[in-house]
Amino acid sequence: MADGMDVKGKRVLVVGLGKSGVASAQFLALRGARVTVSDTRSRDELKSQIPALLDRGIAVETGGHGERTFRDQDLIVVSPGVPSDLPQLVKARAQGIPVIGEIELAAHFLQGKIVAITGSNGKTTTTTLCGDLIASSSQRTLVGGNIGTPVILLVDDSTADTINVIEVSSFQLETIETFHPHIAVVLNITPDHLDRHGSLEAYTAAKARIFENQDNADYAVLNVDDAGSLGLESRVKSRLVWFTRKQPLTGNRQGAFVRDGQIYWRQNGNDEDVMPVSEITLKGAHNLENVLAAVAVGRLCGCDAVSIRNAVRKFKAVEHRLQHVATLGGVEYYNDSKATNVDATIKAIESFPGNIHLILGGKDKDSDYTLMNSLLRQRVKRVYTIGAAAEKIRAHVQSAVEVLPCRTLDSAVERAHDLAKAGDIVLLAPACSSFDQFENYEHRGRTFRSLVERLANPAVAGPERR
Ligand code: UMA
Repeated sequence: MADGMDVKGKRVLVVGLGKSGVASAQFLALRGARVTVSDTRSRDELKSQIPALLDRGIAVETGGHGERTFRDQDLIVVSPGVPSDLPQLVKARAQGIPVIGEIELAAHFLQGKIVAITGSNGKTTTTTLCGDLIASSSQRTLVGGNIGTPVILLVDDSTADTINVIEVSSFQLETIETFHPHIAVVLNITPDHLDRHGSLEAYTAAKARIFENQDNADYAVLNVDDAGSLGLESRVKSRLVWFTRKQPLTGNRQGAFVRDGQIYWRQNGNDEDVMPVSEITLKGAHNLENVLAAVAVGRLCGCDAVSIRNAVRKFKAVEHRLQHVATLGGVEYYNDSKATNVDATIKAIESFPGNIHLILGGKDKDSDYTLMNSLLRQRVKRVYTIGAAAEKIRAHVQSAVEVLPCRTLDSAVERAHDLAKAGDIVLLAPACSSFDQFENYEHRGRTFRSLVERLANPAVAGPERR
């Protein structure tokens, strides 16, 4: 698998100068490639990244992607956020220039086995938990990918016995060729990123590419309880492994399931007791599914049930994923800034019985917010809208719930604080991406946290600004 693609002396263009682009450009330059990078942002916006690139002899194009820059290259490496139908890329492909993503580049160099985890929601929690439980059984593991550390940065630390746990997004899967996970997990598929993929079918097809290079020595882990994940069965060539919180697995089906409040691992017709569901500290049914997927990955990686149980018991919510921030005057504040699509927000709402003050909004992704209406009616006291999608959200949900337009997160937190009573929940689960008002979802989540901390102690400084 790690064939160590020879890039010495090759002309390589890296498109996009975010985390993936910077890491790929540096990696390629260190291996003797003649690297150019191109980004639509201005030189001024990229001023912190540029000096280190120039120092390595990397040519930098800013303020747009010049057509000539894409000509005469031996290889083009694209960042996940760059649409793969960018006209310059389409032309380059037509000229026979290979166009790959950062994950594919890394796959040529990464040592050890790959566990790849995708899905519309729960990827980061499951990836982190898998890394924890493999490490707790004393095996070498590295964690990266869409979770925030480009895979190319794992290469130097990887060894033949490393288990690389990689979160992969549909964007990243669009530009793979040889990426070959030994274990591939699809947690769920619900509408997301339709602005980029165009349709649910195209989005699903991108996700299904996770299985593309697997064979019958590998494993595909699917969710019985999710129609999108289950629907991929026919595309799998490797060995199927299942997880479900709703029904016991029977017969020769292998996988993780729940029976009478207890998690079991089923293999060769035997059910092995792993742990009680009550020991999981994470909230919500969706997190039980994430744990079941991690149990399956752990057992397939040879972790024993005791290490799995210990790792799961210790595991706390990952930052910005239904994370408890504070209790103020009996009101609980939760940060689920990573709920960047409608389905994630539905799962967040479902995690609480009711009395929710819900902050929604940001950059729309062609989403249908009416899908939340029955749940909003049952469990949400009021919706506070922010950002560019505010007006669309109001139009979609106002028949179900009272909507308070707030424009900014500052004002939404302030209004929710004024209106919430002891026993209520203030929940940031915006159902949108953050890029209209924040750098990313982490920035949005940190801002929420600082705003809540300021409510607790008005003397502390306000949140960071972009
Ligand atoms: N850019 C261009 N041309 C374009 C589009 C973008 O030059 O047409 C430039 C931008 O100006 C910017 C750079 O590309 O300078 C950004 O590249 P990027 O968006 O690929 O961002 P990275 O910093 O490389 O982060 C990416 C992932 N981002 C996206 O997929 C949007 C990160 O996932 C990931 O953590 C990181 O690689 C490491 O693998 C974030 C994400 O939002 C968390 N993912 C989506 C999600 O989870 O829903 C898929």
